[in-house]
Amino acid sequence: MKIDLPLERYAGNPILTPDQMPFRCYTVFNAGATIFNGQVLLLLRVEKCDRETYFHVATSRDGIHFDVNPEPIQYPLSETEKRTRRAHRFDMRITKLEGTYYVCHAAWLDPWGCCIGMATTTDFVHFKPFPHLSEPSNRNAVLFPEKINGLYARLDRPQNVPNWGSLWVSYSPDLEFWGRSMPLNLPKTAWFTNKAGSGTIPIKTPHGWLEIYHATAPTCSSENYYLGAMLLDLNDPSQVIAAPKEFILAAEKDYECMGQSPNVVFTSGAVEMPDGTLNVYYAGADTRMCLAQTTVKKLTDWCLK
Ligand code: BMA
Repeated sequence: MKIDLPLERYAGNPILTPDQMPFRCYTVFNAGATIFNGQVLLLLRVEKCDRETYFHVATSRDGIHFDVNPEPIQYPLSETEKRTRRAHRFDMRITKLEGTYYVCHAAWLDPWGCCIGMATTTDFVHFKPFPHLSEPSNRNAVLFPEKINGLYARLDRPQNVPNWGSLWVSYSPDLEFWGRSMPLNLPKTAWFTNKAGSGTIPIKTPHGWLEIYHATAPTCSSENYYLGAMLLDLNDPSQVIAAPKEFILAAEKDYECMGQSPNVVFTSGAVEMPDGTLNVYYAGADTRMCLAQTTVKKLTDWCLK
């Protein structure tokens, strides 16, 4: 039976694999995505064979076929990170806000745990860190693309709780001091029994902020990751307007089930193409980059139905 899906995998998946990189590595995954200079730009998380993480830019005119820069980005340590024995950054999300590109990412600080880091860039070569990270333990930060009621806003996932937490919204007058934090009233589903975290940068629609997020549930052999869609109130994004009980993507294909972390689909970015297609970039099994497609209208209707 042909079923109309809210999100369809690109038939040529995966779109970027470790063996296609212009260097030796064993994973390429969890890329942030944006439009830069008229092209789709991915900020790839690459783990090389020293098992350190590097970030490489990939660009594409059609959003499907990418050229990968062989040189990693230049991103000096923040003042907070200079105090750690080892800083491990991962999962960049890119927001264009008031004409500036911001990245938010997880930063694991030995021995304190995971914090949120932020930086700005104008060229996607040089990144300027904000001096201070968040305090631990938090990750999966996405910055909204505009202020809400005069304040900057972000979704994040404080994780110092059993099952590692769920989405919160916080506000800031200056992108440095964050507060007025509220958990989202995201209902539990059978595929969200452990943790949930933000994925894409929220997209403004007449019906609310459209957000694609991940949630997890254990099976007998792994913690499976799922992608879901939800709409958040435009003025108070802690209010979930609609969050369907069905996921929009689960790990089913070999490229989602086999790899560094089996049975994981994870998104950190989506881009609306000139023809209206919403390209959702996601990683399969923490190992390779994949593409799934929909439109903002289709996904919004799916949430509201
Ligand atoms: C999360 C993050 C992601 C990763 C995911 C699945 O906690 O660490 O970077 O993709 O787990 O392993």
